[in-house]
Amino acid sequence: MITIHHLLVSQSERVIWLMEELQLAYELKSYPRNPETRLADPIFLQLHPLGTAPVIQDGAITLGESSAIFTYVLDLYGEGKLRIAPGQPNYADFIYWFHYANAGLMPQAMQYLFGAMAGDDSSNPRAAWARERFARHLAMINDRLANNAYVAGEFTAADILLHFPFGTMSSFAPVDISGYPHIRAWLDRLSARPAYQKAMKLAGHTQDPAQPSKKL
Ligand SMILES: N[C@@H](CCC(=O)N[C@@H](CS)C(=O)NCC(=O)O)C(=O)O
Repeated sequence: MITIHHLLVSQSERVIWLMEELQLAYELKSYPRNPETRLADPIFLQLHPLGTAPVIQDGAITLGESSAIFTYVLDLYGEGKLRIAPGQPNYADFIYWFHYANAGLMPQAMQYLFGAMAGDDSSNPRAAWARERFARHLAMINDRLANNAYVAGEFTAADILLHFPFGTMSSFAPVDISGYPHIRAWLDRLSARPAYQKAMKLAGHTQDPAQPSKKL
């Protein structure tokens, strides 16, 4: 059985959500962040050289990196669910959005977040650059969702991977999506999913992190 090592208030909640959507059995081990630095519990350095979450264990396998974990779970246990197979019409969309979530959006969201957390103001050209680039990403996602309920057409693991910057990550630096109504509607669709609601509770949230009233 898979063990999920979950860091509270972190993207490892996505792995819990994935397992709940697939209705797979798993063991959940949750650890707090350091209250001052907000860095990961030292247990993660024993699990993985980078000391970050998520990490899963499955028998003799120990695996980090969210999208690698997703691929592992979908390949070995997913039975074809939450993905679009080669040859299907939206296959290219699925692999694009699946990989874009962590390889494209997350680095840009982190640039935005670090700038905002450092208190960058609009006179700082690097902060302005980070905001503008991030806005391009938000516009692309919003445009995609204007005519698609989910980024790959139907609900897939790509939606789960893509969600984090709009939910829990915005507790570190708010992401204003008021100008992106299709992202808002997509978040509301995801919030309505029972597996999401259960996963967020298990992940330690007392409120939905993707709803405007959240207080983390
Ligand atoms: N690309 C990695 C990022 C891992 C990562 O940075 N995780 C954060 C949680 S959101 C973390 O562990 N932060 C605490 C720390 O760096 O000490 C993944 O997707 O798994």
